[in-house]
Amino acid sequence: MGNKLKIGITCYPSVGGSGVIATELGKLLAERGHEIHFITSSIPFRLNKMYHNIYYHQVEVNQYAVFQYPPYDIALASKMAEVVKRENLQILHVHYAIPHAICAILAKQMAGTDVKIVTTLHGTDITVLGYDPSLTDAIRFGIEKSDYVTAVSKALVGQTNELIQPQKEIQTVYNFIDERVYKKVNSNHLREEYGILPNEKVIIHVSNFRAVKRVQDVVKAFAKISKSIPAKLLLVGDGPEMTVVCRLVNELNLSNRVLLLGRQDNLEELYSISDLKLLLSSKESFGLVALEAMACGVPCIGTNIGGIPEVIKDGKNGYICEVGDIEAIAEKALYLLTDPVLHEEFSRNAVASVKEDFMSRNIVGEYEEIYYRLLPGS
Ligand code: GMT
Repeated sequence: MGNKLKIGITCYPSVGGSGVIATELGKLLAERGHEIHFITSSIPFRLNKMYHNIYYHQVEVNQYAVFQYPPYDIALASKMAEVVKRENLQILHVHYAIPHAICAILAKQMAGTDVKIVTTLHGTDITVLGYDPSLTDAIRFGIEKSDYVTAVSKALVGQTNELIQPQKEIQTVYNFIDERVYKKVNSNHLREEYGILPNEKVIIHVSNFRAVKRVQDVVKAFAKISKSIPAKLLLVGDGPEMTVVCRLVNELNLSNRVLLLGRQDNLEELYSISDLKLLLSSKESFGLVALEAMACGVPCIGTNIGGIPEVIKDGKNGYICEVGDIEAIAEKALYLLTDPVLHEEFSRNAVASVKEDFMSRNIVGEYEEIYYRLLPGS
């Protein structure tokens, strides 16, 4: 490959799939020798070790009495322009069209350099349109004025083209996981510590408990499953739906079988004691959490929406069911959990799928290729 590049990365650094991908990408690019500059409102949460070639530039948003709203977008654009100029950045890779692509376009004008803008769509921009169609033109502008645009699944490319109709080709670049972290580990001690009996199957759900994640469906499906086999449900994460989910757990008399673990790191340890993952969202452009589970050998049941069927292969490493079809979800779960040979096969296939289609080395290589294509001579 060519010369080492100077790359700026902007994302929402808080917990969430897009922040995870942007941070992991920065770390892996740094390991390949590139100089990475995170330009974000707080330090990315997965940036948990020192890298000599990763820099962090904090966007400070001041709240002046004269402004009704704090000017985050302008502050971000100014910081981007400052870093682009001072550090001679060649690439600004932003995650989300709004506001980050728009900020990058403004920053490029302010800096007066030919920094190339790469925008990755994660789906939330498109979802937002369901609430606020007045943003369509802004999203289209962000996409069209970027030098290169990627989306995390074919489904998201299709959805963006349909809803936004940009005059710009969007390339699918799948998400990835760090396979050094996400793999089966020995964490069997957790079973005993959580009070999971040797004959119990473990079902896991991980999300930010937003309404689109339909965590209540997870609980309802588990209620049916646990009527037929001994099982425990691990609910990992926290968010707006937590109160109603807790209420449902109590109403269904499941409190001794559902473990509410809240937000957790080191998820590979929880996946390694799990037999099945449920991802029953009504919107999901990719479903990074399914990929993380699969890498640890956990088959998944997901819903037939967005990018989920591109990650979970029906009848191979898991099952795909319609949103809200609790009956079918429970039936497929029982089918898989009561057939050890099939379960073992799905578990092997899950690990193999991750290696085939979502290896970090290949995906980071795809992003690198895009950067070099935009910078001929580098
Ligand atoms: O799903 C969320 O609530 C978080 C959201 C985000 O912007 O971080 O996740 C989106 O990006 C992830 C990484 O590409 C995808 O795995 C998720 O499927 C996607 N979420 C939605 O499309 C709802």
